[in-house]
Formats: sequence, C-alpha cells, structure tokens
Amino acid sequence: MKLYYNPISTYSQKVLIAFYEKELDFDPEIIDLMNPDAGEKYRDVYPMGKVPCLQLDDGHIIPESSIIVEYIDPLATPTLIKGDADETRRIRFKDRMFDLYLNDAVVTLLFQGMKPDSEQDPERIEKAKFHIATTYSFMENEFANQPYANGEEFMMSDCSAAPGLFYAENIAPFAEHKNISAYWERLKSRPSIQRVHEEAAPILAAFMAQSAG
Ligand SMILES: N[C@@H](CCC(=O)N[C@@H](CS)C(=O)NCC(=O)O)C(=O)O
Repeated sequence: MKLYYNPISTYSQKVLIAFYEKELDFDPEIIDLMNPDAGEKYRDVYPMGKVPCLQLDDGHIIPESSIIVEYIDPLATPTLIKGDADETRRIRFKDRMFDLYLNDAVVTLLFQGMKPDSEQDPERIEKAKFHIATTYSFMENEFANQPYANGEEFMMSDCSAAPGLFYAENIAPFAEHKNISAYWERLKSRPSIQRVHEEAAPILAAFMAQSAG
C-alpha cells in the first residue's frame, strides 16, 4: 500500500505515528503541498487534494486520517482502537476532539500568524484560542488520573493529540498545565513520535525559511 502524505502535515503525522507504532511497511509518496503543480497532479489520486491518503495495491483509496488508522488497525499490533463499543466510542471521541479543537485550531493560529496583521482574521483567531483553551482545560483534568488519552494504553487518540501538541508547544504554549506537559513528555519518549519529529525537522525548517521570505 502507498501512503500519500507530507511529514509536516499534522494529519499525516497522526497516521505516520500509527504506522510506526505498528512497524507496518508502506510505500511513501511525499506530496509537496506548497507546490501548486504537485498539488494539482495529486488531485488525480484524491480530488479533494488533502493528505494523508492511503492507496491499496488494487488502486482503492482510503482518505481521512482516522479512517486510515481504522483500516490499518487490524493489520498489526499494537491495537489502537481497543475495547467494547463504549470504549471504542470514547477513543473516537477523543480522536475527534483533538483533530477538531486542538489540531485545526493550532494550524489556524500558525497560518494566521504568518500573515501580515492587516490580513489576519481576528474572529478565526479568537475561535481557535477558545477551542485550544477549552481543550487544554479538559486535558489537564483528564491527565491527572491517566497516562494516555483513553487510559493506561496508547491509542488512536494519542496519535491524534501528538501532532497538535508538537505545533502548540510554540504557538499555544501549555507549560503552565503540568499534566499536559507530563503527557507531552510521555508522548515524546515514544520511538514512533521521535521518528515523526526527525523526519519533519528538515522539511519544517525549509518551510519556515520559505515562509519568512
Ligand atoms: N479530515 C482530514 C484533514 C486532512 C487535512 O486537512 N490535511 C491538510 C494537511 S494537514 C491538507 O491536506 N491541506 C491541503 C489542502 O487543504 O489543500 C483528515 O483527517 O485526514
């Protein structure tokens, strides 16, 4: 199977963490989202143009990060969506929460911050800050009693939290939240997440240099 992704894309990172946790092989195809020609060509694979997207050997495509993790979950251990209907619902809820209110909000702040003040959208910024603050308050409370998002074991929800926290460290610092900080240290000690950060570093540096002008 082939994975279309970009190492600095948060949703790609979520799926990469799941692949690396499972030590599952895939054929990597990096899409340069900053290159309009590459983006246009990629729309032949997935017309929505979003990464990540998994393409099976028969050509079938599986877009959407959570759906990709669900697809690969039965293929190798460790299982990332584990338990009865109630437990798996809770994992999916946390996955959604981190995608929608941490990841998307942090990326909004990142891109808004790269624009000149006159072009920034104060309403979007305020909404993103509200989503992040609400999520932090929820997380700080939850991580007082458990090491991972859904309890004792690393799950899909943790794959979803890591990319948002990676960018949030600078954009929406959480150092004052001691439980979130301890959780982030726990995540960063995992080889899967270290590998994602190592692979992202040179591309992120080039992206920042290009964006700075
Ligand atoms: N809901 C999608 C979101 C994917 C997404 O927004 N990916 C971003 C990169 S993190 C992207 O492809 N952006 C390029 C674009 O919107 O054209 C998922 O979970 O996979």
